[in-house]
Amino acid sequence: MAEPRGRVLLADPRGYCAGVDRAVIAVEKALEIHGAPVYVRKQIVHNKHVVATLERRGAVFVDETDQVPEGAVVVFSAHGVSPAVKEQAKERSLLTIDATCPLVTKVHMEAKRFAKDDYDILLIGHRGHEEVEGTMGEAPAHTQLVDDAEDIANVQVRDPEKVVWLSQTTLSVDETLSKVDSLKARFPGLQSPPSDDICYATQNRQQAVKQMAGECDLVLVVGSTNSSNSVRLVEVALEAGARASYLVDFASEIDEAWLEGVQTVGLSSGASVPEILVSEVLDWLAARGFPDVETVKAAEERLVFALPHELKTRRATLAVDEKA
Ligand code: 2E7
Ligand code: F3S
Repeated sequence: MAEPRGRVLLADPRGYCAGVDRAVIAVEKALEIHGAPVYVRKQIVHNKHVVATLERRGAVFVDETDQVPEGAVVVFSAHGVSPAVKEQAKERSLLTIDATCPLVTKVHMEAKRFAKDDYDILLIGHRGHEEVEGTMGEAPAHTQLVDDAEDIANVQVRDPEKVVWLSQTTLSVDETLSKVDSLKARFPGLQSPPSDDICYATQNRQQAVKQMAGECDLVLVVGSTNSSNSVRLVEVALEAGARASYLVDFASEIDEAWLEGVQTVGLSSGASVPEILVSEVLDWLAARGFPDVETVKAAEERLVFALPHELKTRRATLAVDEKA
C-alpha cells in the first residue's frame, strides 16, 4: 500500500437506477425462460461491461428488428422504442419483451396526450439519442427536437399559446432549465410538463456530485461514453467547481498523472453502471494512497419497478405448468 496522500468522497446515490435494474433482469429472465439466443434491440443500457456480460450469457445485440430472425425473442432496451419499431416487430412475428423504463413510458404518454390535444411539443434532448428517437416517434407530426442554441433560435410553432416542452430523462437539470428560459423568452405561453421528465435517478446523481464537487481536485465518473446521464455527471462536476473531472469505463483507464497534486478525489457512477466497477476504482485509488472513503449522501432511493408484464405472465404460466 502507498503512503496515504488524500481522501475519496463517494457519491450516494450512484450507479444502477430502478429502470436499469429492471431492464438487466429482464434480459437475464428472458434467457432463463427462452434460452439463448435472446435478441436485444440496441444496447439494453449504455454500459460496455453490462453489454459484454449479457453477451457472454447468450444475448445478441442488434441495431434493428430486421436483424432478428422471424419468430425469435427480442427485448426492447430501457431507452424505449417508437410505435413504428413495435409495428416492425409485429410484422416479423417477434416475441417482444419491452424493457422500456416506466419513467420513459410516462414521457411517451405525455407526448401522446399533448399531440391528441393538438399542441406543438418541443422535446429538449440530444439529437440521435435512442430515447429521443423513441419519444419523437409517438407524435412525429407534433414534435420538434430542441438540442442546441440554434434549435432554440429557429424552432417555429403554429400557435404560441398551444406549445409545451417535454424532455429526455437524463439531461442536466440546470442546463435544461436554462434552455426552457430561452424558449420562454420566445414563447411566453410555453407550458411545462405535468411532472418532471428528468427522472429521480438523474436528479439525485447530479445533486450528490454537486454537493461534493467544490471540495474535489478531481472527480472520477464511472460510465460509458454513450451514456448520457454519466456524461452529464462530468459536466455537472466541472460546473460545480471540481478542478478536473473524467469519465472512465474501468479503473484501468485512469491515468496516474490525474492524481498529481490531488488531495480529494470525488467518485460517482452513471445509472447504467454496476457497483463492481466502482469497487475496482476504489481499490485502484486505495493502492495509490487514497484509502479513506467518506460518503456524500444526497438522497435515499427505494424505488423498485415490477418486471415487464411479458415476463410476469410467462413466469406465471410456467409456474402453473410446473405444478400440473
Ligand atoms: C434508460 C434511460 O443506459 P444509460 O447510460 O442511458 P442514457 O440515457 O443515460 O444514455 O443509463 C440508464 C438509462 C437512462 N435513461 C436507461 Cl431512458
Ligand atoms: Fe429510467 Fe431514469 Fe433510470 S429514466 S432507466 S430511472 S436513469
